[in-house]
Amino acid sequence: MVDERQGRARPTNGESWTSATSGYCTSPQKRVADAYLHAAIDGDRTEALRIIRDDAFAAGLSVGQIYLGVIQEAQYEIGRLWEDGHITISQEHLATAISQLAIAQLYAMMPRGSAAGHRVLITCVPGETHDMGPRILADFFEMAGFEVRYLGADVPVEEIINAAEAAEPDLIALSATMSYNLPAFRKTVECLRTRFGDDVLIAAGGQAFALTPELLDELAIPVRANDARQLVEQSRSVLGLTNGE
Ligand code: B12
Repeated sequence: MVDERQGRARPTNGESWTSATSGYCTSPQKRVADAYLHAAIDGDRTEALRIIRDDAFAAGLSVGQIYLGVIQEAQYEIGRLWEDGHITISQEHLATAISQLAIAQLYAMMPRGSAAGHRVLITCVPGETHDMGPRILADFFEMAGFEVRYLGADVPVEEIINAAEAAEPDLIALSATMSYNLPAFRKTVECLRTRFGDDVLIAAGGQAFALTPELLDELAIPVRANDARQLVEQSRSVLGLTNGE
């Protein structure tokens, strides 16, 4: 059955999640995303990666569309299916591990823009273990020709400072998914400004801010975005990069 509010298929009356979603998707991107979601939750790595490597490109999808419209969408749906009790944590783990492989496969295939001569440091805030978001940011920046330093999950604030000292980035991107990691986000911003001055360029984002956007105003965070594509566009304009640079 299709749940009109969310525009998504939802299992009802003992229907399994697979039968509920099959046949629902319309656009080529949704058909690929649905097929990928099925294979990922079934734990079928070979099939899931074949869908990304073959079907997604055959459907005319760009690398950016595959990252956001297939893999990110699948991860969001996995969260909803887990939250609604339709899949187990082990199925979430199976699928997420496959999505990490799919991203690695896309990384090897992605186009790279001309060097923008700018460097970005990307990291999760301390305590944050959701790292697929910032990892996709890193790939989008590299596609746009930026030099990327990606630290990953749950990085202590001192190590974020050390990495920034070593890399001298033009932009530091901080990612938080869980609201209970927002105090660590605030501390990280304060420590970065104490060490590098108030004009250190900080970007912030992740699902934690969907619930608390006012924190970005309170801390006067200059660069914000909802996804990787928006962040690269924002960063380019804040860094004064024009098309072709
Ligand atoms: C995979 C996953 C996990 C994995 C993470 C593995 C990994 N290496 O990443 C594990 C198993 C570790 C995990 C643990 C938990 N999880 Co979890 N998880 C997920 C899941 C299913 C997918 C996450 C993902 O990959 N998303 C896809 C990425 C690409 O999207 P994204 O993070 O939003 O990133 C994009 C944007 O937000 C933005 N963005 C992100 N960072 C930044 C930074 C900047 C600067 C900018 C500009 C933009 C930006 O751009 C990104 C790319 O486009 C989500 C569901 C969901 N809705 O995301 C639940 C979810 C986030 N998890 C949830 C929960 C509750 C937990 C646990 C507390 C469960 C538990 N009881 O233990 C723990 C907490 C662990 C911790 N301390 O952090 C809930 C959070 C609900 C809430 N907000 O409170 C969710 C929403 C599931 C649900 N529907 O309930 N989880």
